[in-house]
Parts: sequence; structure tokens; C-alpha cells
Amino acid sequence: MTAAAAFAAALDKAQRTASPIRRLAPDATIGLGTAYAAQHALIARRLARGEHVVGVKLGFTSRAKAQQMGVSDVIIGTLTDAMRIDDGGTFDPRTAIHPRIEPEVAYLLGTDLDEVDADARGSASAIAAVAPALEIIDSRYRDFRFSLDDVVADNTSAAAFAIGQWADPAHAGDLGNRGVRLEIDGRPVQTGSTAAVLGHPHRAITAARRLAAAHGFALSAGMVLLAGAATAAVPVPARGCIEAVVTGLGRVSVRVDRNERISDA
Ligand code: OOG
Ligand code: MG
Repeated sequence: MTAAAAFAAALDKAQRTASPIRRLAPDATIGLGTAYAAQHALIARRLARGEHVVGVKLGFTSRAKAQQMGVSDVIIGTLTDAMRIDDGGTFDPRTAIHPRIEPEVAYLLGTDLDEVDADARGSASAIAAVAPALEIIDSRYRDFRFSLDDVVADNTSAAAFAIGQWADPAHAGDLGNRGVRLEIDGRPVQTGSTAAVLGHPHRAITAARRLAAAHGFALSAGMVLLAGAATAAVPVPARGCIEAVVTGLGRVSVRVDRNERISDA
């Protein structure tokens, strides 16, 4: 088994059993190439179980996130249909180790990205729709601590996501500096601006394109792109309603609830 395949097997088991593991390379880095190979191997295992890729996500596009986690490079991860929660749907925190939530902007690609110009205007033309989004992240590493390589291998901590009402980008207006609020049971727990995401969240398209080309991801029509959190992430409460609000774009919510039939032990 290659190192990447072994990392993928360990991370896959950690996710499926909701039990944290030690960092893959606590002393030396494993290298970004091996880290992305491990992520692809991890996703291949999920696809073999019947999941489908529905999009990609970016990580550390805001300084708030990079500072919170102590890393600085933008990274890319994979979203599958099994991670999707309907707007207003339920997340059972027992399926995760130490989940956190963050407010994001989601894009729906209307065109394969390699069919439009690589510049900002070409990338913007590929956007079919925009929406407020919530991402639930859950590092499979103990204490939510990792290096950049570790977190790339761990599919950038992706656990679940919910997307609000899609809006036509022509009618949504300039998304460059919109208020972003994360709420738990109606109480604001983080506030920020979409400007925190790469200066303008639309830049997520060009960043995704660069990362996809460098690390072997496809970005095709119909895919979702999560641009990255605009604020630091917050622990998911044991129970309650979590909501992300983006000014002029709307809101999206997820109910957090445990299945009471499972013992607390
Ligand atoms: C990695 C994922 C980062 C974002 O939006 O910046 C991310 C992590 O913080 O565990 O999803
Ligand atoms: Mg995120």
C-alpha cells in the first residue's frame, strides 16, 4: 500500500467511526503531492461506497480562518452528495468528532471552467447561481490540530454543508462586501464580511481553478463551490438551530439534534 493509500484508509475509518486519529506526519511534512493523493484516495473509497462528487470547497481563503488554524495557504477539498444537508435539515452531531460551523458563500457552476477564459471576467461568466451556505467541518485529527498537509489529506475537514436559496448572479448585485452573520438559536456568534474571502468571494472561482489544475480536480457544470468561511469557525452546539445570514442574499439553517435512541455512553 502506498503512503497516500494508508493515510486515506486511516482517515476514512476515523470519519466513519467518529474517532480522532493522530496526525499523519507530526514531525516531518508528508508533502502536498502526497497529501492531495491521499485526499483523492479517500474520496475514491467514498465513491466506491456509492457517493457522488457534487462540488469542491476552498479552505483558508479568509485571514480569520487561517489565523484560527495557524496555516496560510488556500487549499481545495471535495464535496459529495452524502455531505449535503437540505436547508432546514438536521445534522446529528454524533456522526462527527468535534464539529464546527462556519458561514460561507456558495457558487453553482453553469459551465465547465476549462471552457471559459481564465481571467476574472471569464470565471464570473461561469457562475450560474449564488447562495448563502453553512459548512460543518470536523477534523479527523485529535484536538482539531494539523499541518497544511495533514488537513489536505483529511479532505480539508469537510463533513457536511447546507445551501440556501440560489439567486441569479445578475440580480444578486455585487457580493464584494456583504455582511455575514453566524447565529446559534437566533444569537449572533460570529459576524464578518464577504470581503474577508480573498478580498471578494468571486475570486474563489479563479483560486479554485488554479488549485484544481495543480492538484487534479475537475470543475464542471452543475458543481457547487464553497468559497471558504468569512469568519472563524464555532463549535456545533449539542442541540439547536444554526443559521448563516448574508446581507441581501438570504439565510440558510440547519437543526442540530441527537438521535435520542442512541445511548449517551
Ligand atoms: C480546514 C477547512 C477550512 C474554510 O472555510 O476556511 C475551511 C479547517 O479549518 O479545519 O473550510
Ligand atoms: Mg469552510
